[in-house]
Amino acid sequence: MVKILAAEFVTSVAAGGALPAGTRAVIALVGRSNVGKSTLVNTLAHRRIARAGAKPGTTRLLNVYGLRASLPGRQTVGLSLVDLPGYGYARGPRETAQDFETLTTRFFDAMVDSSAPRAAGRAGRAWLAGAVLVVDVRHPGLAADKAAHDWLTRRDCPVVVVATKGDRLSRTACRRAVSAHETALDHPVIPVSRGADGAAVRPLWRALADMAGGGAA
Ligand SMILES: Nc1nc2c(ncn2[C@@H]2O[C@H](COP(=O)(O)OP(=O)(O)O)[C@@H](O)[C@H]2O)c(=O)[nH]1
Ligand SMILES: [Mg+2]
Repeated sequence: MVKILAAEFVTSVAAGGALPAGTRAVIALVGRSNVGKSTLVNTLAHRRIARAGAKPGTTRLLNVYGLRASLPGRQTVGLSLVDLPGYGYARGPRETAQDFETLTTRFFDAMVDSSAPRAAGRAGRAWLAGAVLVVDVRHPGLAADKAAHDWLTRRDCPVVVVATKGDRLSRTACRRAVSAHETALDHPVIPVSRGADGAAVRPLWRALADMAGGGAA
């Protein structure tokens, strides 16, 4: 079982702003507004630390969450999830791609410098471990999601793709939709729905631990 040792909202920062001291492995949460990013934070935390269902498109602040968990057969993993403003709220694909770029580029430019990220981590500074691209399982192949995936991949950012809202589909339809996403993005997709229990979030926690460097114990 995944055991959550600590889970808290840390702070909100502006897109180019400094992350709080003590931030180490950072994993960015990206995805369309309303796709379920805040909900996913709560599902991973096994409790409500993020405000879900907030009116989209009203804030340009990044919310930072700190989580520590113990996974079977691994060292304790500690990471910061940074919830980026969602892209693509009620607009066409061209604007959504641009939106994504301005908001996200500022964050990534502030995070990534020429030094090796892991060396930054060892020196006690924040480093970008990767990104979780959050997609709605019911909508495979959206141009905005594809653009976001391409953008992250082009920047050599390790990506985990998570499909939310599988509980809105039958089991079979969900499985089919997950493979449609995998085909569209040419990337594995982990389904995690709101309120998923310990066993259902374990694959995602493992993937996050791999990113953050929490290797075998
Ligand atoms: N049924 C269902 N609803 C979800 C799921 N994830 C998110 N939602 C709902 O979708 C809405 C937007 O979620 P939120 O986490 O605020 O999205 P965000 O804008 O990406 O942070 C809220 O009403 C959530 O309750 C899910 O897995 N299943
Ligand atoms: Mg949110």
